Amino acid sequence: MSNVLFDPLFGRHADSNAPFLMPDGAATLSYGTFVSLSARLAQVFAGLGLIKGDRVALQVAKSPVALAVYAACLRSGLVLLPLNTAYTTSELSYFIGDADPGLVICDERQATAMADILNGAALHTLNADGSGSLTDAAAGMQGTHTVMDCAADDLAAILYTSGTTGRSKGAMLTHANLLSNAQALADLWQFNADDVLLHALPIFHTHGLFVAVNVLALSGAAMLFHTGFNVENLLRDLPCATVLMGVPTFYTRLLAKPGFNRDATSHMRLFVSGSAPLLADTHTQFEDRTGHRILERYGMTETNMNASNPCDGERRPGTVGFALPGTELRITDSDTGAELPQGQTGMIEVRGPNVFHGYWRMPEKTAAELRANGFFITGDLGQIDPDGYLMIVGRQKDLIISGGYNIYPKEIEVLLDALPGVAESAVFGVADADFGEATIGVVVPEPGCPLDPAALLAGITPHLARFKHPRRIVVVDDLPRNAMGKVQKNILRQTYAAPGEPPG
Ligand code: MLC
Ligand code: AMP
Repeated sequence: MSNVLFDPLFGRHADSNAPFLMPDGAATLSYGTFVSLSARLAQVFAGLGLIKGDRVALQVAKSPVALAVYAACLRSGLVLLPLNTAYTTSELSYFIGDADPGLVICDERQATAMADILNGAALHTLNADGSGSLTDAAAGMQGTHTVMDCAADDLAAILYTSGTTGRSKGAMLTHANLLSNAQALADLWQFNADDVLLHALPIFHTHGLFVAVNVLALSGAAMLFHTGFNVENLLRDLPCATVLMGVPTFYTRLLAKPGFNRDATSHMRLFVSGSAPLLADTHTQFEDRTGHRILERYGMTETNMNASNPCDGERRPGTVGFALPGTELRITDSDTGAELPQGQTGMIEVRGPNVFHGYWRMPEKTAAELRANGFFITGDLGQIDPDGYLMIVGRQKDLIISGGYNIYPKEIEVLLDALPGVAESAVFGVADADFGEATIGVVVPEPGCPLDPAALLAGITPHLARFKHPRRIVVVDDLPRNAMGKVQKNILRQTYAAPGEPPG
């Protein structure tokens, strides 16, 4: 009897008094307390009739109980579907309809709206302070919960990543995908039980949930668990931490604080950055200010982490380091799929135990991106330097990454195009000092239809999470196109690069 992921992450700590979660302003939870909470939640799930393979959708604020829902799903063989708290009802309606969960867990304030889109699922509430019907039900549970047998290929989670052609795709991640990646990272980044991770990322994405939590739990280490990123709180707690994991925005915001210096970071062992490109300039400034070289790594929802700069050895700015042990990287010609000689720029492809098992109920999309030989076509363009360091030089997929969140232009263009008087639109990202990229939309009116940017924005925002809202909409006469008629977003990015100066 064994459970591939739960046992090494949490099960083996069931009787441990060692600290696991140190929430901001609340009591510390030991590993043992956390595991026992997960058992009571698992009993609630079993009482609802949920069986192995059923999905549990979770759209709640970050809290210890929310994290325990993840552990409860693992021990029950249930599949967690974590959802960004910023999603609107119309976005949620798609995810719930597609993933077909047996249970949806949301904040009490969302319960009425959620009730309309449940698609037959049961509903429990869980609020930011840990209260709610789920906690009440778990408190009433007695006795023990037997951990479900789960094999390597059993699903642990489905994470939605938006599609470049419209519909979001649910990436199916197995127990072995997550365990192999956590093992590789814990080893490479030299985690041990004395580490304390300052956790300020959301727990509905790969970075904050799998990279941070799985690596920590596997190492038996502790987390200072912040409900979100707040630079003052981060600076306050940094002296108690040894490791920070963040998106580049964390590091640029820290550098904007004069008090962030060698003294404030002298005890730190490691700063990790990922989810978006870290500018070489940020890396250098960080080293000048603190003496630490940020360790940049590269990953994706579909693959977990693929490459990392070394812990020992040169961390090279502007690169994401080497393939993780057990993972293969290759660069191919994006038209023919042929492998390119070392040094040439092309599509980054990844193969290894970290690579997902396909998109939920989308065999055609899976076949289009996952080759029969196991290589996953990332959509990122890269080049491997003579010393073996991978550089990400661009993206073939039409994607904006803002503060580490992915925004798919197509999703916004479809909404803009559907508005009255709009002939066509193009959405793209321009450089932004805080978020890395900011979203801009340009819209062409139908003949004789004057358009008001504010009204256009008001027409689309109810359907989109706040982080996806274009920061500017500009009405133009036409879109730049190449000889094939394709919209040239590179030209639009150049034209609108300067903030606050809308041509057109
Ligand atoms: C918040 N806002 C954003 C935004 N985050 N807008 C665009 N992009 C974002 N990332 C909005 C807010 O709703 C707010 O709207 C306004 O911008 C200013 O908010 P803020 O208070 O400055 O933002 P904050 O809450 O501090 O959040 C910024 C952040 C957060 C960077 C801390 O976005 C974040 O935690 N990002 C991490 C995302 C992440 O975990 N990615 C990993 C994906 S996994 P208003 O209404 O006030 O104007 C992956 C694989 C891998 O990519 O390799 O890891
Ligand atoms: P997601 O779909 O949210 O998992 O985002 C994955 C994408 O984030 C990758 O395909 C890359 O484009 C990008 N990404 C992740 N880490 C890095 C990094 N260190 N540098 C550049 N891009 C990155």
